Amino acid sequence: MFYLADEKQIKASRTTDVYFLRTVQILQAKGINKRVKMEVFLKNLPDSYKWGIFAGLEDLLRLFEGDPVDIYAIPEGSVFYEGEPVLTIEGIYKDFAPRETAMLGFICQASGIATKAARIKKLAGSKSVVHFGARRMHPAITPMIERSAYIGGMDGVATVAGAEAIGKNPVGTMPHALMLVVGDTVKAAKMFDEVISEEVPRIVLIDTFMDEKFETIRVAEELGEKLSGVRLDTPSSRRGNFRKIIEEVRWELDIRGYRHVKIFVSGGIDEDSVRDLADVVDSFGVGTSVSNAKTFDFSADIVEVEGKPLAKRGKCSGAKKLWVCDNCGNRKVTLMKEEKSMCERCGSPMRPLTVKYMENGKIIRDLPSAEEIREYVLNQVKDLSV
Ligand code: PCP
Repeated sequence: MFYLADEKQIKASRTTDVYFLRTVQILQAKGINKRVKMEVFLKNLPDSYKWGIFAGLEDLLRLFEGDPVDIYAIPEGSVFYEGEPVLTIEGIYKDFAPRETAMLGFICQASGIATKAARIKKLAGSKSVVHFGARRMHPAITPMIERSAYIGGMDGVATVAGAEAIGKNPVGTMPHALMLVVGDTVKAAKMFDEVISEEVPRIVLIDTFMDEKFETIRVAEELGEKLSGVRLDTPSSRRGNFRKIIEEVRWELDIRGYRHVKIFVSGGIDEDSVRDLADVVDSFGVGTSVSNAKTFDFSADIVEVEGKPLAKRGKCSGAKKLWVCDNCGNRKVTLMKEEKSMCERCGSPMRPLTVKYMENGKIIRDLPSAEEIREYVLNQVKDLSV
């Protein structure tokens, strides 16, 4: 019905670039069954990013489930830097060649989104950030986008399917459509309060018809204690000085005793606006800047053929492993075969971040929940700068 590839078609390599299928055809015809190691790494992070968040590993592993391959990777949610190996696949090349397109697609987009989300969350600090970007992207990938946004550090997601993917409840306020169809902000707020379950916070959209300050006062006087927050999605043509509008709303709420009412802003929010407004708002709804985050151009290259180091020009040969020092934070790349490594900076034993995830098509590790990955991300990025 729609122009999309379903899970079966992806598993059957219908979304692969045809040159991989032709390569397999040639290797089969000529009886070439060479065992290779293929490595995934990112040469350049986008913009001025200094670090990235590796995401999409779970989907990637599901893609290879049942294939005669072994996979080594850094855990999903790991911080990585330019040039570090994040994943290695070992097997007979013709057995997994057609997987390359889909495999990269899973991690390139998810890592771009998770990294952007981590940057936004870092800039927001203790203020919450909710993902509103599903509407900008193809609906078939909503769960992937929202999971990536969440594991990168966002506090919540807005769609039902996205929330299901992370095992949480969806987060939402009110659309302008409700205000317009009801015809008045306060009337719509009252109807929301009457009809919608008590567990859902009453966050009222106050930019539809009139001035944000006066609409806020009207809504606060009507709902009182029950009002959790007001959302300002002020159109750009009316924004002028958005910070001043927010400060004014805060002031008017406070002097009337509505200090408990939170201020939620949305509409075109990106890193700069989060940086500028984090001290005057409580929550951000962030859409396009996260869901449309720059994709990462991970590449997959053969680095060993039949156990011998061999790689194309511009790429270092030999399968590699990434190590971290838990004592001083130092990082190092060695050949995969190294079993231990000492930190040159502080002398402590280093820990391999690269670990085996798949043996002959079977996932051999428990995969963490989205919540666990998010915690892992937040913990790693807390001392990093954006
Ligand atoms: C919000 C706002 C933004 C949407 C969400 C996503 O929509 O208008 O445009 O944010 P983004 O600008 O960061 O992509 P609502 O106000 O809920 O939408 P509507 O106007 O349809 O009610």
